[in-house]
Amino acid sequence: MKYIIELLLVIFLFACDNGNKGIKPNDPIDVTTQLVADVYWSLSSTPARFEESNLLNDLTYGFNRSKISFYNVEHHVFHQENATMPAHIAVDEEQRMHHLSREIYEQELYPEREVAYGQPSTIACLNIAFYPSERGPYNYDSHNVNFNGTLKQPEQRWGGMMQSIKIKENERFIEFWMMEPFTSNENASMSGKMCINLGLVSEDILKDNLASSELALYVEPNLSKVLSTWGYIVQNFNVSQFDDSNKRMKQDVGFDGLGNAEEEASFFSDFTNAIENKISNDAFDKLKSDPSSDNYHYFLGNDYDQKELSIVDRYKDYCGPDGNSFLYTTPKSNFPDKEDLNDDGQLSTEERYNEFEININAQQFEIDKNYIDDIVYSDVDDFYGRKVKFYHFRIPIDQPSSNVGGSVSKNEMKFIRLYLTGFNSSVILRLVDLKLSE
Ligand SMILES: [Ca+2]
Ligand SMILES: [Ca+2]
Ligand SMILES: [Ca+2]
Ligand SMILES: [Ca+2]
Repeated sequence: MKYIIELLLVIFLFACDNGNKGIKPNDPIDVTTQLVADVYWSLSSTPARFEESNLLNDLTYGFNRSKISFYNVEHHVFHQENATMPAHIAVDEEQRMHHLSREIYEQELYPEREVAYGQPSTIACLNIAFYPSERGPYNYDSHNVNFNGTLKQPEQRWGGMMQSIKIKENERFIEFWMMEPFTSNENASMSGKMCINLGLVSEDILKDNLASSELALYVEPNLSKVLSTWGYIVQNFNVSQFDDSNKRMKQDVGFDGLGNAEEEASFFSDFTNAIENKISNDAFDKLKSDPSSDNYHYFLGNDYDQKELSIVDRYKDYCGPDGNSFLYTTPKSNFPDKEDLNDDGQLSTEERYNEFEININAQQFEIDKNYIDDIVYSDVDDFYGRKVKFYHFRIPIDQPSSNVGGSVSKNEMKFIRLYLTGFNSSVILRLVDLKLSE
């Protein structure tokens, strides 16, 4: 029976991993699925570790945001023969076999499991790519920038994601496998942290005590737009789905309530003026076309083909909330972005949670350190015959490395936030079988 349930789950995860983005983010699906599927995660609020998290109605609140992307690789497109596979990837075996974007097989992690129907089954993987030197969404820092437009002091920056969860009474651990992130020479000395927050986490992604909702924009003309530090907001929790396609074009603009033209022309002109003479023309042109740095790009596109972008790089702008539901392009999701992750009609702003800190450096990746309790050696080669290890993490939810705001009961564990910080170069983490467990 257990095997059948697992098999069904694998089939479901496989569907999730391959383009079924029509699931409503609050359907009562087992949380095991939710934690692995990219559509359930949202850009996060600023964690308490960063001083600016206390600032209300202040753009400084976002000054340390770097670019982060969380995604399931669409293996139907990149790893199976099909018409949509970009031509340069079809002829690039090295790229298709790359550990950072290849398929992961169940037997790599669970060798004791039988291969069903003679076909090795793949297992869904949540990939988290963090680029600490690149400006993240809603970061209007015009001071600490390099001439090429990148951010100074990358190790002080952060990137985060969050979602609402429903923890069960008998669940006591967060568990997952992580592919070793130290595979190439250039990142052998990598160091940084991945932190998990479990408890009450603020839904106020752009902190102003107002709930931004893409849907509320332009739905009811009688509701007036509120001007916030961050853009425009129409507070109305009663609308749930995009309807009219013409309205959608104006609604699907991100948490700032502003399309690119408004971001540039009026709202953030102080920011663009302040930064214009500090960065190169190329960097400025790019920033001016999207001052909030919140634009979405699907993982396919002629522009990406021309640049022959790697699979990983094709997901770089996949988590931008501005334009991720357009009808006339290829959307990530049909569901609007809003600062109400659990759909309870309230903006939760309390920050009270357990924090679990994992050190991402080679010296700390050993059994009995860092919540690691198992290591497996995979047989799967990349193009050069190199193999990788997978580390199993088992984190007791009542044994945090630190606590913020006071103790949290299990029924207050309504949100999970995951963020990366302390890195001076980019990192890609591959998490498999991420779940809450007994
Ligand atoms: Ca807000
Ligand atoms: Ca926007
Ligand atoms: Ca934008
Ligand atoms: Ca959107």
